[in-house]
Amino acid sequence: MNQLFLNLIAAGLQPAVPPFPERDSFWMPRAVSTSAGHVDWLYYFIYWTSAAVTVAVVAAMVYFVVKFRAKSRSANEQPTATSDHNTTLEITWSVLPMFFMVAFFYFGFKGYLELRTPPQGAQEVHVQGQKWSWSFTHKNGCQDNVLHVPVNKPVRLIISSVDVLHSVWIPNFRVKMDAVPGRYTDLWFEATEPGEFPLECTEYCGTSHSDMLSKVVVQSQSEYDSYLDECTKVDITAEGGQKVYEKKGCATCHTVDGSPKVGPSFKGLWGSERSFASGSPVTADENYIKESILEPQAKIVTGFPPSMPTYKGQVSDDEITALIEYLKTLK
Ligand code: HEC
Ligand SMILES: [Cu+2]
Repeated sequence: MNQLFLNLIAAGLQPAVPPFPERDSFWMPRAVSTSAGHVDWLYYFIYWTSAAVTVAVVAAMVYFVVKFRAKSRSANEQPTATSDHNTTLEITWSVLPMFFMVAFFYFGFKGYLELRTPPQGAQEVHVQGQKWSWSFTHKNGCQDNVLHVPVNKPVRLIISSVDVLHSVWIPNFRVKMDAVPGRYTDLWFEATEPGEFPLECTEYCGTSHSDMLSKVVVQSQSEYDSYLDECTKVDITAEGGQKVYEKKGCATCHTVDGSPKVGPSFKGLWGSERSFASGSPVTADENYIKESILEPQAKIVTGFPPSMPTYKGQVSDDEITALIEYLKTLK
């Protein structure tokens, strides 16, 4: 028993055990961060302990049910037991589980501290949740709805929300943190291999919660650096506008193929006459589109809810001009 316990402690103290499942397992996707190994190890430790205890308890129960069943109704009504207390037994079943409880706490708390303590000098990225998309802002001002990070570097996400509770979850990294309106929260990870991994909202936040999907793109440092350079440039062309449309998450609520989603489709919008819940109709021109992006509540298109968030301070004038050029091409 003692030796087993010491082995468990030794295993827990090792730095980053080899990421546990190297492939997607029945329970969890492949582990791709430095702390994922510890999380999985603890998970399986608790899981197998619980499984063993369940089997033992059920087996004992079945055995006693059979062994001590009443032979007849009259026998059942005549209590025959003489013993009602067994000190050895009681101490055994209190002390033995205590070792396991202490181990759960020890490894759990150790893992918790590790997950809550970003290493010094971690690269910081701001994350903003908004119904129903994510936006990631890097040091140089680059803003995107997909998270790019360098491989083998600690990254700290500083998380906030514009509207309601959201939650950042990156299953492959085994990290998760709520995005709370009005305050900052954070989490950190260090990705161990390049690739693309899902990032999703895991706090129910309204109609399109399940569309609040993004991904983490883990790249080499040089690829990441050139991504940062590219990312801040905006071409004032239809192609540039299409990129803005994708990056700023407009596609969560709008389409370009004519089918309505949360908001109207952009197909055929340019130059058409728009009618509103109140006020007189206008033709969709540059000013109307700019106003729709910066002050979406000013005119509410007939048949749609007033649920578009403002993009004031989040899209630049160049980006709006590029978007307008893009909308012009969607006949
Ligand atoms: C959360 C969902 C949502 C997001 C995200 C969103 N919109 Fe909207 N948008 C709407 C809704 C709903 C309407 C219709 C109601 C209204 O007029 O405000 C609308 C209306 C518009 C209109 C007027 C459309 C028309 O048919 O007259 C424009 C232009 C527009 N959005 C542009 C954008 C752009 C550009 C983005 C990305 C930067 C964006 N929207 C992001 C929900 C959204
Ligand atoms: Cu959400």
